[in-house]
Parts: sequence; structure tokens; C-alpha cells
Amino acid sequence: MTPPTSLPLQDNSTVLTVCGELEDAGIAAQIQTLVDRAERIVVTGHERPDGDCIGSEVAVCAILRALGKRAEIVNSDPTPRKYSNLDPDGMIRQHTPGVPLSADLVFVVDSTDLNRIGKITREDFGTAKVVDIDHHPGNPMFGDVNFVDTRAAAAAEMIWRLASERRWPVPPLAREAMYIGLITDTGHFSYSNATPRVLRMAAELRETGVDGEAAWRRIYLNKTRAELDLETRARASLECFANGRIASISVRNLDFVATGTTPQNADDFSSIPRMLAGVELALFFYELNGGASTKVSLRSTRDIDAGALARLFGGGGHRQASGCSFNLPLDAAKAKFIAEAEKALN
Ligand SMILES: [Mn+2]
Repeated sequence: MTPPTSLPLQDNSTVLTVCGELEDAGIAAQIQTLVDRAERIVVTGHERPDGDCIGSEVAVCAILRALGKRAEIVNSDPTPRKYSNLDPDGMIRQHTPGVPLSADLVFVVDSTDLNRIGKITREDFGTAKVVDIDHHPGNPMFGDVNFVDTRAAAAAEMIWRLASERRWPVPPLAREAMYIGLITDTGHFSYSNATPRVLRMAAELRETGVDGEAAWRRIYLNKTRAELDLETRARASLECFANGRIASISVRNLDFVATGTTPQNADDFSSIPRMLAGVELALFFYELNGGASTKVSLRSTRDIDAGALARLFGGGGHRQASGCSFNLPLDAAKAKFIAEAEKALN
């Protein structure tokens, strides 16, 4: 095998600075072995993909292609419009239920477990080997190789660590994609997971050509009128519980219908109740499947473990950001959830 360091760097690819953990090297070498043996590689991630999911997928796929591999991304759900620039050449395709992935290696990124990859099932993988790259607590290590670090801010951070460890060439599209992963999972470098390491990674991405202001405009501005109309309804639904320590907003199926939007147009709405002074737990309830089920997205600003609270209802996530679902309409789900949330405060 040609040592990765001797690969010619084409098309403005760069080799990233190594800034991971000591134990990364061994896992990265195992992933390298699987990549070397693979002919066809599929990259996938969690359902209703967010910026870190799409960004990590595109980064992996673009790097694999730069390594000369046949690679594509297969997702259960469409790419949100604000991330469409990360797929200029159509490397992402929608999964057709029941159609096998036809790969000998599958990368699953940013996904706590195999139930989170939507309509894609384990059977669709066939005999492919699996690389699990994730930063969520509770990942059951479902891969043949598992590169999982719950201290990482984003799956994109893990991709950086893998690529830098192996001295892989990282093309401009992959650098842009990693930057999007870092900003979307850190609240544009606001949360406690925006560690000095993340900021160094972001600085290097800026130095090698990523336009930070353009990324900010694309992700945080650039909303449609329908999205702002939905946000107006969401703000008007604000309610407080537990003397203002819990704040929630609710978006019903009728709100999506009236504004011509879907839950994908509301992916940052949990930041609305979080703005309220004195709030410790911010909640965003929204109906799915025509109002038959409800999802709640949790944000903790102080000591409440949002991940533990979500796990009470079969969900999961991080201490500060998590989510869970109910097979109930919104009002019933909210009553059930708020009762437990109030207990968790005491
Ligand atoms: Mn993530």
C-alpha cells in the first residue's frame, strides 16, 4: 500500500494538523485497513439530518473520493435546503426502502445507534463491514470498528481527527463540510462543547479557505417567509412551568400545514424558549405524522441532565441537548413530559 503521506495533494487539498487524542491512532489504523480493502463505500447518518450529520457525511465521502475510492452518501431523509451547497455534484442520494446499499463498507456517522438511521435497516447493509463514528452518549458500539468519543463536540470533529491521524488529503468541499458540522453542533461556537480544540480546528479551516461569514449567512440567515411565519406561531405558543424554570413552545401539525412547512424548517426552534431569563430547561414540542405523534427537543442551561430526562421516555442525547418522542398528540405528550420534568427539577 502507498503510504498516505506520499499521496499527491490535488485540487487544493490539505493535510490537517493532528490535534486528537492518543488513542485515535489505533482506531484510525483499523479504519484505514477497512477502507483499503473496500471497493464500494456508502456513507450514511441519522434520520432528518442536521448540519453535523450532512457535514460529516460529505467530509467522509469527499475524502474517500480524494483517496480514489468509489463512495456515495445514502440518506433516509432529504437534505435541508440550507445545506444543499455541500452537495454540488449529487453525492447524496435518497434511500429507496428495501433496496440494498450494495457496498462492502458502510460508514455510519453522528448516529447513536442503528435505529436512528431512519428507513435504512441493518438488512440493507448486506455483508458490508461497518464503521461507527459518533459523539453521542449511549452508542452501543454497533460497528466492526467504533470511533466514538462523547467528549467530541461534533461528529465532524471525529472526521477531522481520523483524517489528520491518517494524513488523508482533505479537499475544499470536505473542509467546508466539517466547518458546517462544527458550527451547527456548537451553536456557532457558543456552547460549552466549543473547546479550544474546536476553535483551533475552525481557525485552520478558515485559514485554508472556508468563508465563515458566508457559512453563517447560509445557515442562520437565509430563511424563507414560510419559516419566519412558523417561527411567529412558535413564539406565540410560549408557556412557562415550575415558576419559570421550564419554558416550552409548541408547534402543531396545523401550524406546519398553515405555513406550508415541515419539522425540518424548525430545527433550531429550541433556542427560542432558551432565551428567556431564568429558564433552566427549554422545551420544543412539535407534532409529527399528521399529529399522531409528538417529538420534544430539550435544552438544559444549568444542572438538569437533559439526556437523562429524554432517556426516561426512550429518547437520548447529551447533557445539554437531547430529544424523545411520544406516540401521542401534543397536549397528551406535553402533560406527561412536564410532570417528569418538574420532578427532575426537585
Ligand atoms: Mn452531531
